Amino acid sequence: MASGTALIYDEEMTTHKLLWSDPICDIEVPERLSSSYEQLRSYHLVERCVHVPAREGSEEEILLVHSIEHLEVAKSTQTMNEEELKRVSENYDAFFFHPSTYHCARLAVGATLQLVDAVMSGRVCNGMALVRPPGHHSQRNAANGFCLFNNVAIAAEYAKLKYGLQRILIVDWDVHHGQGTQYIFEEDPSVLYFSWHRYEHQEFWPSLKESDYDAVGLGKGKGFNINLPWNKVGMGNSDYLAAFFHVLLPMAFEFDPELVLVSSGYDSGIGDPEGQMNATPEVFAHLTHFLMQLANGKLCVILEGGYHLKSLGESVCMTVKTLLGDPVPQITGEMAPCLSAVESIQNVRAAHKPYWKWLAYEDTSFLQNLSTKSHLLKKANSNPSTEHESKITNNNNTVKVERFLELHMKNILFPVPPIKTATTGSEGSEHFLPEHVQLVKEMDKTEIKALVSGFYADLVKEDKTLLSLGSMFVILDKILKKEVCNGIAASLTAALSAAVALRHSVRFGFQRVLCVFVGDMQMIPDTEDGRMLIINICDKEQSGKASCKHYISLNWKEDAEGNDFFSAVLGFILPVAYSYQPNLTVIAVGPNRSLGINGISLLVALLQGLAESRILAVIEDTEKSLMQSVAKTLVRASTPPFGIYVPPTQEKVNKIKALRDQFQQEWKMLQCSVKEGI
Ligand code: X5A
Ligand code: ZN
Repeated sequence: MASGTALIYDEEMTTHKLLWSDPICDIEVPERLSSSYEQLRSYHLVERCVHVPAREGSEEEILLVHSIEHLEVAKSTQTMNEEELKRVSENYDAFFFHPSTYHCARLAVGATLQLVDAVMSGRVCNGMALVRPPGHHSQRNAANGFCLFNNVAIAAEYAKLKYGLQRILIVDWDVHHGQGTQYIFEEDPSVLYFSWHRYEHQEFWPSLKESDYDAVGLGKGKGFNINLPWNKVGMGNSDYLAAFFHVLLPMAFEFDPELVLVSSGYDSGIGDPEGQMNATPEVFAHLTHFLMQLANGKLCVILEGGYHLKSLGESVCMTVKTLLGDPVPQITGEMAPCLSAVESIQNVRAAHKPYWKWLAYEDTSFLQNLSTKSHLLKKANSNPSTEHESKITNNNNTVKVERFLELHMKNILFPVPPIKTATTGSEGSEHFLPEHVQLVKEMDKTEIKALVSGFYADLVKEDKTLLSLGSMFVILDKILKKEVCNGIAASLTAALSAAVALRHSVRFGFQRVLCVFVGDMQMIPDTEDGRMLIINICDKEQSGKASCKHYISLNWKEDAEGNDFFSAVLGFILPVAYSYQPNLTVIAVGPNRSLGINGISLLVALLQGLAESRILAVIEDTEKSLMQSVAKTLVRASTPPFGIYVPPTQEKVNKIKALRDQFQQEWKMLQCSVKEGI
């Protein structure tokens, strides 16, 4: 399993610049590259990456996507004077040539291909290329929207050809629609293209009909083009996360790519003059973390747009930090997608229903008249708490954004230590646990007794169960003191250990602790004060306790053929967990578990996006392969085996839907359809 993160940056690419006045193009400045790199340097991220040199892409490589005519025009601009350059530039929508543009564009292509080679050869696990000019608007025969050659599209063709790949996912989180990329792969089922973009009912550039949600691909490529148009500005963290939970990730897991390429524009981040969106830099850490779970971690991030230098730099840092495996920063603020976002999500899900198995049983019959209703929704703005207040336009707000970024980043980037994982060394575990797992000594009986007799006496009634708490206590203690980020404790009594762990961390001062319990939970702590949220995944309904806001029982028995738990994790567990925003996650595996190693690994991997990646795993079944898999996932040594994707049965889809209906008022990230009557 490859490790390490590549970083590609070449100062040469700052020589491409606008020579005349043009109010449309003047935001695409060389400093976008140099200041992002400076920012990476200042957070000491550069030295943690593997430096990979850029190279010029060859003509042959460019011709994988572009016409010979386009290549020749570009080549001919190298020797032109300013007047001639201006004239050629005017042939395109929003593009400028400089004498060095052709050279830079070839470097941008080559840098992208170098990244693909570094990842595909196993020299690194993932990486980022900082390139200019960007690529995703560029088409077979035309420059467009600051883009000359389509770096990411060329990379996809190159990877298919050189490495024989059959499934590549392109995630385009730039705020503009990568129409160039869409055109190139429209009929190609081997490339799944996802783009969200500012659309405003076709009013925003490039104002194309084919950027809407109903452009699903053509011919054999039907179903492999996913457009999620944002019809309002001001979309934020919750809207982006909802898009990942309810649209991109289920499709991506079902598609099962061999390589993931990101058209990584940060003009979808807060403060950007083009996007006018509100998503904060750390959301990009989450998006990156999710994508790292695909394709065995093979992830190439390639810069596209991003025009607010500070916001751009911080977001680039968040991305690289996450690629390096650092803890994922917590997202702050209320977690609820806005009505307009939910409407878009619902529309794209409906449009793709014929092509994806996981959507097969979704009830979308009520959607027919949605497009006619959408103008109502556009004006409705009925619920001020779920709808964005206003655009960031005036200067006052610009100052706010600057200040926000400054304060915010100080908090986010500095105090978080790199991931450290602890476990107690019982039962010869050092022989099968991965490297970097820190072995700690269990607490002894007197220490535990002292702790338990005061505050947990009501929970721990039998003396003989005391000892089984030793492992849990010492690891929880290290997590609470921030000595380690996460850890695994073997316990003979998972339910008791979890109950004590929950109460102990609340007593320590945590406001919200999430507990995902797999198996029969023999004791259920009192969750009334909201400081704990328990999700119990079990075979049958547990007697004695009905589901409520802070105790949710999810009956699920993993399919024997493969993993059908994806749909429950993405469609229910993660949205609830992100709505809750825990400070600590406890994942406990008790007796009679209804999930296999695959399902549990999936849970552990994805729950690491929460609580600054603080996770305590308590495992009753000390089956080696389970312990090993959880440990590997916690140290991020490898992407765990999630097993083969199996779509959920009708019955299971109904179960998730029922739970969603039951809880979406309380846990708003569950919302993915606009209910009748709004
Ligand atoms: C790469 C990128 C934006 C072009 C905007 C033209 N291009 N109005 O973000
Ligand atoms: Zn853009």
